Amino acid sequence: MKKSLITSLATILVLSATTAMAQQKMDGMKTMPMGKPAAGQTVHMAKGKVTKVDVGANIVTLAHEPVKSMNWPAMTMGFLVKDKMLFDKLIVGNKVSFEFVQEPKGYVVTKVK
Ligand SMILES: [Cu+2]
Repeated sequence: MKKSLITSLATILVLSATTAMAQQKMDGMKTMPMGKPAAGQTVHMAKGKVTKVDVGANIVTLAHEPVKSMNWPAMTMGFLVKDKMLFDKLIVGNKVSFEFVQEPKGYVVTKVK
């Protein structure tokens, strides 16, 4: 009786360890550097409303509030979206808080909340 209980406990421990490892793998995937700011890049934060989405062209148009770090007034403009996962949150009509970086090709959205 006691022995089988210990065996079950050991099985549970092994199972939870495996689950934890699988979880770590998942977390690692989330932090893959895909459309994320590179080291040393200035990240700008802004709020805005999604007015247009072009998934094929990787562009989202945002009517954003003033961005102090860029010295920008409120305006509507297009941003590049390299990480397609971000389109899950970039839905026309949605009000979002987002982060972006300046790149040679344009402004790239790196995070959407
Ligand atoms: Cu702008």
